[in-house]
Amino acid sequence: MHDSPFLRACRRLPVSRTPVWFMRQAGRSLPEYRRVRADVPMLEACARPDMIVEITMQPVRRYDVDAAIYFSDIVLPLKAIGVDLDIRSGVGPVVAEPVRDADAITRLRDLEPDDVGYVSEAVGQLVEELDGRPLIGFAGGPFTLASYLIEGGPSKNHEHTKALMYGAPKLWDDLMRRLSGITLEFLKVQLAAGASAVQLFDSWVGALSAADYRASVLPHTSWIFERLGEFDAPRIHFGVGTGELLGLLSEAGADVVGVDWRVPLDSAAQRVQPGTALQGNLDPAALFAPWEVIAERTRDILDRGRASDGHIFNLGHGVLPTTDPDTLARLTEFVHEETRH
Ligand code: 1CP
Repeated sequence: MHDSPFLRACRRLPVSRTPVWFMRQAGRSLPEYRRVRADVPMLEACARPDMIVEITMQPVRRYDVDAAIYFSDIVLPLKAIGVDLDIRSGVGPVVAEPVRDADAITRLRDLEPDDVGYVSEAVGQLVEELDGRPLIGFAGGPFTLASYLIEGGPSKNHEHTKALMYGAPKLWDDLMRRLSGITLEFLKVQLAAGASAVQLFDSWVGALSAADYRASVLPHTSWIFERLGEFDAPRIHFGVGTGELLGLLSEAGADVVGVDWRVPLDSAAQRVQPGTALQGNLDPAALFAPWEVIAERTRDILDRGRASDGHIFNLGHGVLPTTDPDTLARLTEFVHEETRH
């Protein structure tokens, strides 16, 4: 396992080929996913080990990816502590009563491992079935979770979230501490059950200026990453539109920083702390262009990735639902062939 190209690249060791996986590699782009999910609501699927194992394995059967990612959603731990929320098809997470005052924040209790026993069970089964291929555990970062809770659902401008953060810093701090505790516990459950690495998705944190990120989010993310240090597992950190924040994302304690498609990897390498590996960063929409374009852009990313200390090939954000799975299969082969030595 420690010899896997994915874990070696995370640790900035030489690799036999550049490792590849895709954010959202499981899910709506796969017909076999749509089939198994047809009669099962999303959050029910995330609480059933049989569904979790099947859906996590689906992309591994199709593509020669170098890692699997645990099938769940970032809002699952919030559901597990009793927040009334649902994941609506075509929309995303929707929270029945948005969290906007001290009372609502106080009601967010800690996550206990027993709340998510099915996670330990599913991770254990997956580690066995993956037979040496690493499993990535994940959780949502505190800003992104706060945004869903405060806005009540997906948001373009995060206005209620920022109003709380800018206008009620003590409440914000309390909320971030609670969410960081929940996130840490959720990641620890996955690592304790055998996950080899974790990715913290603070997907929407690119909505913040560097100064606001440093003051209001970074201390909490650092707290999470520091406490994960007891596990010998690489910590990946990713957010969308974070070009201006890449240095701070690595300063928070990530071993690997995920880069979206807006910043070339050689520029990203100069923005992160020395000794940070990079993950990314083909535009997911580029997969709809002719193959020659995909190949050319991929070669460029692999070239620029050589400027970093360890490169894991990925998209710059999740696989789009209408992506042709055969394109991802071909892309995986292509990256492996181009980088094999
Ligand atoms: O009905 C369905 O099929 C639901 C669609 C779906 C799926 C398949 C959602 C709703 N979540 C997921 C699974 C999921 N979510 C995975 C596992 C799949 C894989 O990677 O192989 C992961 C890693 C996530 C993480 C997640 N959920 C993030 C972070 C990653 C990212 O894309 O930035 C975020 C922001 C969410 C919230 C969420 N859940 C679902 C949707 C549609 C959204 C985004 C809503 C929005 O735009 O705000």
